[in-house]
Amino acid sequence: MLLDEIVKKLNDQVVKEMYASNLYLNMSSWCYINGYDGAGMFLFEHAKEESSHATKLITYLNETDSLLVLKAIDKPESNFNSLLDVFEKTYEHELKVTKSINELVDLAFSLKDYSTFNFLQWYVSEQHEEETLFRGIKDKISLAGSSDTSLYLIDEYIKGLTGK
Ligand code: OFO
Repeated sequence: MLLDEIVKKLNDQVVKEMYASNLYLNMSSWCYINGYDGAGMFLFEHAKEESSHATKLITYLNETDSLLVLKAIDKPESNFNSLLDVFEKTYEHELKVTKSINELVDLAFSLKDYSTFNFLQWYVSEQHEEETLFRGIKDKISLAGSSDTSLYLIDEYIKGLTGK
């Protein structure tokens, strides 16, 4: 049985993961429309991952007999200035998610909820991976510059990250 405070924060995190999924779907669409099909594919796949982060939390709530009470999900941004802008924003977004996960970990530890603390370690590792991934892409886009040829090559590189 989880404490109400923990259940509330886990519920909030579900909504944040769903928001991330929707944000990445909007970004994916913007990329496809602007000719960056590789980035579009990558972000589409990543949106599915974010959705799975939400369902993993929901499974944990179910396993602990805790009620899921979904709230409205904010409307994510849908217009971007450039491919660099998209990936700067993914990175900023991942930093926010890391902060939110860290706050949850702190709370679980301070309330001696070691089951939730242990469950959240998966998210701690995931955020480390995602920050590294998105920072890498953002830095490569910056290095490559904004000529059509570099952007084409960068888009191919991002497509390669999907393994497709
Ligand atoms: Fe990309 O973050 Fe979920 O957890």
